[in-house]
Amino acid sequence: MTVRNDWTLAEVKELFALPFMDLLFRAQSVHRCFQVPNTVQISTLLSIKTGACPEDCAYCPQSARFDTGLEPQELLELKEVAVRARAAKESGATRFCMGAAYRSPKPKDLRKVLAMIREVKSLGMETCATLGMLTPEQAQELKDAGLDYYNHNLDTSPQYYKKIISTRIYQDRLDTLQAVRDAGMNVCCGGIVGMGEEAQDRAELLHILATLPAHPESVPINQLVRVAGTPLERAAALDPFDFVRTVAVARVLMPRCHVRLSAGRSEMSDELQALCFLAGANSIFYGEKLLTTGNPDTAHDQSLFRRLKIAAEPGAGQPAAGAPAVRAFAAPHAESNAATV
Ligand code: SAM
Ligand code: DTB
Ligand code: SF4
Repeated sequence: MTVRNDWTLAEVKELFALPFMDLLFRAQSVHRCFQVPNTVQISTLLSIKTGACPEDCAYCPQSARFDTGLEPQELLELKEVAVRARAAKESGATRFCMGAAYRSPKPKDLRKVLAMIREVKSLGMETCATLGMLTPEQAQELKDAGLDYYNHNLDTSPQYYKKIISTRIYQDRLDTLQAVRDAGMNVCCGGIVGMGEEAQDRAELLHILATLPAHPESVPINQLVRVAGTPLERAAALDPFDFVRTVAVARVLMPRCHVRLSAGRSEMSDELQALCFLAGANSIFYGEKLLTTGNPDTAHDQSLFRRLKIAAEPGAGQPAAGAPAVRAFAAPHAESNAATV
């Protein structure tokens, strides 16, 4: 098994067309060759600037164009971000992802975000940010401040993208991804399924990701959270097996990446999530909130991971010499919710 960047779209479609069990077997085989089985990378999200976004992404509760009842919030203070990051670390997260409802960051705001990144980094956590489009200079500033990952999703196929967002083009997204790469940061890039797209669109999205010169290190697969007031509020529910297939194909195409089971877990049964882990997902957003919408509570996630005997993966630079490579989730009667050694 090798890592390839020359997948053809026909090959990607063939993977999607495999019998479900064959696809899962293939994905789990790739997973065991390239990843540590039975472990999950834990990221916690914080919305550092909420709502009032000028963009018109049809799925997003934070666009100023849709009446979703969301209370906009200015950029948080550094102190508040530090408190939230410390709490995330204590509850077992190794990566802290800061999200802002920007089309692209303004210089004054970027300076404040750079300070947040330095602060989170000083806590010994991996840092991630998602702030919209970046210039190469902004990407370099973020890298210099200690940003490990930049999240910027392609969301769907180029064709379907035009039906979802009119305020920017696909190439804008690709340009930002290139700036992130050129600055030497890890790329976190994935998409959303369940927006009414065709199977062809999911295949095209994964094909584009898998034929980038270097695969993203992190690939979030989001299931659309249908938020009242957004144009996609009544999008038809996706067949859950098609969600699992998308995870599995991502795993086969990009063996070394972390595939993140991202938004939408609150609507998934434990059994469906277990199927996603079998299909090669090995990262989650952990904590009761995503950016503005709900996520499973941490006690439930800990219980799920204990039941599946899945352990938390250490962050970069961890564990210290002599410490175990993975951390089991706390026993039910442990005093805190923290993942324990
Ligand atoms: N404004 C920046 C941008 O769009 O790049 C960063 C924040 S934006 C909320 C980050 C990502 O969240 C989007 O690219 C999209 O993939 C995901 N997202 C937003 N709303 C979602 C929803 N309702 N369901 C699933 N994913 C969603
Ligand atoms: C990603 O792919 N999913 C996260 C994160 N990257 C920034 C965001 C999900 C947002 C879901 C809707 C909300 O909570 O506002
Ligand atoms: Fe704004 Fe990002 Fe939401 Fe689009 S996805 S409306 S850019 S916050």
